[in-house]
Amino acid sequence: MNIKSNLFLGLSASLLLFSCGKASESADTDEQTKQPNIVVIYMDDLGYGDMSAYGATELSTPHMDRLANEGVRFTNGYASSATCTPSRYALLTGRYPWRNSDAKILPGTAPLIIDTTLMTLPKMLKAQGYHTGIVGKWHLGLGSGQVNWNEHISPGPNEVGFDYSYILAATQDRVPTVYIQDGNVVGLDPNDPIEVSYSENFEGEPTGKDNPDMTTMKWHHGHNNSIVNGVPRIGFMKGGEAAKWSDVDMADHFLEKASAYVKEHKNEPFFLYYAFQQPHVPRTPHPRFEGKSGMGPRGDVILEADWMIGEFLKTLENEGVLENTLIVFSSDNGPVLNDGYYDDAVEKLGDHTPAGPLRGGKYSLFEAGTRVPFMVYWKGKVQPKVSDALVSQLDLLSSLAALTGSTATGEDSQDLLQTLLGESDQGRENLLFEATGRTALRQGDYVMIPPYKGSPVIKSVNIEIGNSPEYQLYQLSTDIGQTNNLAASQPEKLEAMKQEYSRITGKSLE
Ligand code: NG6
Ligand code: CA
Repeated sequence: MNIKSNLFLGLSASLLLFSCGKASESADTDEQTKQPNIVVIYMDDLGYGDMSAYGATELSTPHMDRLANEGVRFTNGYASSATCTPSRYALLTGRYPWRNSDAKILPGTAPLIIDTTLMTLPKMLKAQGYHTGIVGKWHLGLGSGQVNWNEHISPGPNEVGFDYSYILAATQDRVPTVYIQDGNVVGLDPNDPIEVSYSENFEGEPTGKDNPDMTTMKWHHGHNNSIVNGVPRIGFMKGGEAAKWSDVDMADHFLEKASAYVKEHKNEPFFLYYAFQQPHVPRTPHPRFEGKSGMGPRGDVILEADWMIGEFLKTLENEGVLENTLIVFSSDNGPVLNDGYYDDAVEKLGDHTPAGPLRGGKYSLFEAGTRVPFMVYWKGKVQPKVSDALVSQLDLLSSLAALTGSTATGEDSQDLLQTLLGESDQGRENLLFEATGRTALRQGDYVMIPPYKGSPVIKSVNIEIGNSPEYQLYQLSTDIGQTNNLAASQPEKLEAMKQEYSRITGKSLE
């Protein structure tokens, strides 16, 4: 009996796969003893409503949709946070980011925030015999402070479980604007060393603030320091001319690295964390995608990313590993239009709704901050399904451990393997959301947001972030847009959720 027919018989997938894992009996066939490859495709700022499979009508994303429509598509799948660094921390460690006070949007010079003794997704898989790689955005810090970019940079991805890393350090809008392979800046000329600072400019270097005529993309807020490729960035950088990336070629470049990784490791079980930079700012589509969406660069880079996914799937197919590769697709936080550059994202939006029916966006404790596209695709093994189960990216560590026969867990990671594979509808009972240092609780169908001081809207990005002097309580099944605050009308429910919040966070509420 092969794996497929077992699954069709409806047997427990995890038990089955466990028996096909390392501990399998020698009578098993080669096919059965092979661990599945695992790929995590992680978008940057892609919203719940940005894909056609999640309801977008103004954009067509056929390749992402393939993963959604031929896999398990979650309607209640969450990033742990409404910004990048904390979500990535949670994804890799299975630990709530609010447990680590350093897990907040990091400058490009920040030290590594993952304790190298902590269990991580790649470490766990490495112990199960996987070759592990990351291609794309990192944003979890590098080194232990005062990085010298001209020497080997460590600790970084390779010290928390990745055998291979090809990354951009922080974000596309932050310096240093160079690729780093296994701790070394790619293409660096030793006679032109790189210097980076987030506090002051280097003498004689132009900036977006003082030299706007040298920019081809205009800054709206922030983003007025060093200019690279005409784009003013966050942070100051000097030198490293030959090593600087080309923004318009970045997506092709990462695709090339991701595909090469698959080709090189197709004969061993591999884990690839393919972390896209789209549609985060600066949105710099390759010229062949320019104008394709009619929605300006934000739409264009979503189409570009979708195309990249199609090409990447082709590589898996051509190399003969698609059927033995489990793919998880998600995004690190919700959508934002103007995130610091004038790039027509607002002006050309038309009828597109990046957050779908959800309230808020990136930076928000409302649903659009953390509820994101979340799919599990495994050709021939996972049956197409739409699942309403509550799942978090936190759960990947423990669930994929169960899949591959490991007993490793993450502190806040639940084994939801059956649910991720579409075999069960049982999700989490509760989940804490984090947004710019604030937290809210989802329990069952309800969300409770404690009172937070500060403006309810971040004006520069025009997003409601969930601050209110009052408690907020919403029932999502009847009010997905979070317009009807039930805190006053359901005091018992509110009280129960306050207690649950305190139990999980250790923080008491007034
Ligand atoms: C913010 C940046 C924003 C983006 C974000 C990180 C400003 C004014 N805004 O501080 O443009 O870079 O950080 O985004 O600088 S994330 O998706 O990586 O969390
Ligand atoms: Ca992000």
